[in-house]
Amino acid sequence: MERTLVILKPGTLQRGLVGEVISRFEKRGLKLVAMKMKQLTPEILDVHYAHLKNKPFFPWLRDGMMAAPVILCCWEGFEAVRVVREMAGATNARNAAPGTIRADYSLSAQENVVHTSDSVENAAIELDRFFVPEDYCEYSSPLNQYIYAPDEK
Ligand code: IDP
Ligand code: MG
Repeated sequence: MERTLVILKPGTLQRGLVGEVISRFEKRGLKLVAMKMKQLTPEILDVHYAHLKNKPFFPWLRDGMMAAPVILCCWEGFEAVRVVREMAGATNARNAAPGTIRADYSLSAQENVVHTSDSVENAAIELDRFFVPEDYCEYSSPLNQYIYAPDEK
């Protein structure tokens, strides 16, 4: 099983879309194993978006991510990193494929509803950035037999 980080961005909270977006991952069959609400800081965003630090839009991105609290979620499933990233769609929501979360709820390259980890390696790094081991909940998923076949992994 893979685990991946999803951040529901400040606009998602302010626009009242938290439930709808979480519902999409639930309905797909992904398992929610950790979740919390947090006001992000410049320090954590400098690290989280280090790959964009030299971009002209970086100050706006950082301000946008601090405009209100975010919802941090860890979703678990087979190939969860790729599955969740594909559900989010292209970074620029105006280029996102219809049916993806970004296409269905946004129109911006910056204000694009969700962050999703882009690789298994980065998912592990990002989850460690926002969660401690005690944040993860262990519980059984009685419907798993209806979500996966016995030989799937
Ligand atoms: P991703 O969120 O699809 O992984 P990244 O390239 O990692 O895309 O960029 C992180 C975030 O930075 C995006 O989700 C978006 O909010 C913002 N961003 C990326 N490119 C642009 C841009 O060209 N203009 C404005 N904001 C951008
Ligand atoms: Mg990214």
